[in-house]
Amino acid sequence: MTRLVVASIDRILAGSRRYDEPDFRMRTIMHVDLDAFYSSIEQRDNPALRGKPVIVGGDPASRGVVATASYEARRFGVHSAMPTRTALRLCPSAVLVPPRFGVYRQVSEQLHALFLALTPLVEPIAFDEAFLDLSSLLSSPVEAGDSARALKRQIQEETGLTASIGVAANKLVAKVASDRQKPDGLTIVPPGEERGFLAPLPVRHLFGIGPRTEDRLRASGIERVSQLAEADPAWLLARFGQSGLEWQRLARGIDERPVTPDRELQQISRERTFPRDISARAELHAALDTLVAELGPLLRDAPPARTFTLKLRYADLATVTRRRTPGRVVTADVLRAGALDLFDKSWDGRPLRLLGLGISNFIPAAAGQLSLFDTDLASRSGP
Ligand code: TTP
Ligand code: MG
Repeated sequence: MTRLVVASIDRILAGSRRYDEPDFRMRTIMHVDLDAFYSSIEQRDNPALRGKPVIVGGDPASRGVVATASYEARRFGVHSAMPTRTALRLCPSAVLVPPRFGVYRQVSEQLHALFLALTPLVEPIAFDEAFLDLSSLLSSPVEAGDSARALKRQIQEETGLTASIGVAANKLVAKVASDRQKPDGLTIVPPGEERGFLAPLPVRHLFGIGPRTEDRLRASGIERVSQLAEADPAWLLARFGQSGLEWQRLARGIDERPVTPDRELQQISRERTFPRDISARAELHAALDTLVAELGPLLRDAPPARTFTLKLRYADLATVTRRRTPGRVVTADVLRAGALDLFDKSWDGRPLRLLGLGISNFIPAAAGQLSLFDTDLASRSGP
């Protein structure tokens, strides 16, 4: 008994964490992200495409955009959200393949099942991306090597695809780590090394720092995470308010956000910030379709939702949020049709910088009992 206690105190002292914090808990968070997801699936299913530049995206004639490109095509400068027309100009030898969302969704479900076999604490972020909280299985990220390699092997065997994995004591560092050695990478950041790991990165890698905040920080001479970490907190507070201090915590490698499995979510949403403002309706419809397709699998895992929300951000940063409660459960089909209709009624035609779509107002599992309660309460709460 005593030996165990001593061992765990040693472990705590060995890390650089503040073991006197009341909520101290060493976490082991894994971030999994498949490599060039859509185009890898296309190359898997059509051997003629292997080793070739492949672009998965919309038709250039109808202002389609690139969903993703194989690594062969990325070498030519092709990237997600670029107009397909531009992509084909950069890489004329590329094979353009229309997206097959149904197939991607199936693979996504296979991946999700593999994640859930490891832990119920899985937070899906996209078709090909999730956070897993392995804290109750592993006492430190440095012990995650075998699990991560086994998961990569299983993904390869079950889906024929490669994944990149990052493991760290929090979500921010795990996510950055999964990106560090793409493709087919595995990066483990030992506890205590978070701050140094993030230090050289541009500040936009931190959650909550978008292009606008990045510009504001740059105007104040802050470009790197290390500079944000070292800045005078009083100055940050005066200049950027409470957010400045939150960014600094992230910059110092501190991120306490929990991994939130679907069922506990209050709202599930996805959004895209476009690399350039978009004013073509067809392109915006295509972007909306991608968001619907990404929400689809999450929608099925989550409790039934009553409401969906559309978010539009214009080039001048004016943001409009429109909510609709269709009077029936928001299924993928309801969402697809409803989102397009709501978009057409809400958009004023000016260029958009961002498009977002979310579902909320979930019906709890015990809705039957709850509605009885509601009626009961209503009848008792008369004047
Ligand atoms: P990502 O994980 O961002 O990209 P990726 O898997 O293609 O490549 P990487 O190796 O860098 O992880 O997105 C996953 C899929 O989501 C991607 O294959 C296609 C789709 N997607 C879009 O449709 N539009 C977009 O703008 C982005 C970024 C992704
Ligand atoms: Mg990916």
